[in-house]
Amino acid sequence: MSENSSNVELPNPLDPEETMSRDQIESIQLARLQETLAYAYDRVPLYKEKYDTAGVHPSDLKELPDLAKFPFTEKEDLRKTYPFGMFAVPQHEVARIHASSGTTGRATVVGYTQSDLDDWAKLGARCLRLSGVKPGWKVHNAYGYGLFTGGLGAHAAAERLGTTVIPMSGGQTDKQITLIQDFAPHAILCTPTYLLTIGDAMQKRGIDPASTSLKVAVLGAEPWTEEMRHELETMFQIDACDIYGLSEVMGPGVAGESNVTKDGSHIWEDHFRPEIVDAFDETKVLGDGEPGELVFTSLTKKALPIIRYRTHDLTRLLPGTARPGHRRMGRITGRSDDMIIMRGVNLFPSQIEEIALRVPGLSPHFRLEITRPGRMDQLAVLIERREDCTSDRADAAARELQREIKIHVGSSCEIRVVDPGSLERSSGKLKRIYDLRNK
Ligand code: DLL
Repeated sequence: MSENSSNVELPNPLDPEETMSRDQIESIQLARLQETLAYAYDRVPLYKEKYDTAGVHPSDLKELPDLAKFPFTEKEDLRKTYPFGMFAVPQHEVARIHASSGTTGRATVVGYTQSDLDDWAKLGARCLRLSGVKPGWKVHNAYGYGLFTGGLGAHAAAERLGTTVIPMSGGQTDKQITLIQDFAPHAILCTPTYLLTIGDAMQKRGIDPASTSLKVAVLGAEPWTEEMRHELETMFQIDACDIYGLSEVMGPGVAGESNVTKDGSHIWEDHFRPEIVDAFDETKVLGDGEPGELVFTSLTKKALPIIRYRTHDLTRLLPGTARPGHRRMGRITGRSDDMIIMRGVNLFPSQIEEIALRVPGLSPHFRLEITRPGRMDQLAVLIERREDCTSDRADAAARELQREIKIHVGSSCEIRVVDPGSLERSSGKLKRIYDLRNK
């Protein structure tokens, strides 16, 4: 293989839909919504039953805001109809199945026709291109392969863009490092916390992460903050961009971020209609800019049309910038089911990440433990000090972190600064919260 093949500028045209105006997109959305509602109603008994019970019919959707008349779909609906009860096509038309891990309850199963897989690859490729990944580049894919949508979803996206894909999958960090050094990829795809694990392990082996060939990282599958972006960009000397998605709606590639504007992920609104609803009263659909829970309706999916799916992800919708016709989503501040309520104060791990990374001497490696020693819940933040932080400085850093959390979040918590390398490392989606109340 010629060494300089990646220097050749290959054609990298945008999809025509990427440059559509807001009006054009909304008129596509209306037509596709009408089609999708009728399609789901005719083919999926659960939708028919729900809509009949609610007294609504697909023909009631005359304009986009009418969508609010239709009932929501919940993860529970997929569980109730496990495994294939919400599929809208016969099994022989399903080209692939994925499933979410199902840490709480049954796994949720999702399916794709060949045309769904084509759309998925196309939208994933749009995300990678928007993040600065170029055709002809080598792309190291460290999202997990298998039932999780991350590995195969990102793989198809990178192939569709015209890159050389290295299908490494997650885990085996030493091997990841060897391959990054030997194959010299230009881009890496993984979770933000796993990139941190890789960087950390490189430093332990005496390799400076900034010295690798990597230029771009496309990171998602878990919440992360601007502070984490800064940490990773400094560590690796790369552009770190967000990619968002969820299995029930498609997988990675529902939304992606520009490496130029770095201002949140653009949702591909020719394929998905997003809404934000009040997190405490889902009957209220909120306007752009207002924070709430993200809800999605698929506009083109055939195997598993999904209507008003409650993601439980908390964010807000913002006007498009790099792709003006498509709205952006703000950073996901957390999931409503990941919210810790500590004596009446709501708290998300991403708030701790944001604050901790601003305190000199503290690392991004932390976990939250909730206990109930007496009658009151207690929160402890276990956080590693950085290598160059002495234990005296660590004590001062702990006090600062405690003070900052009290000021910005309003909770009192115990801070335990631990030695570098003592907390479990991520190999994919990192678990931050340990609820030890019933242990
Ligand atoms: O995590 C799909 C994915 C894979 C996205 C690889 C990006 C990259 P699920 O396992 O179904 O699918 O988990 C979906 O993960 O509802 C969010 O809570 C969270 N999530 C995904 N992307 C982001 C992101 C994949 N960029 C759930 N920022 C979602 C914050 C994210 N949270």
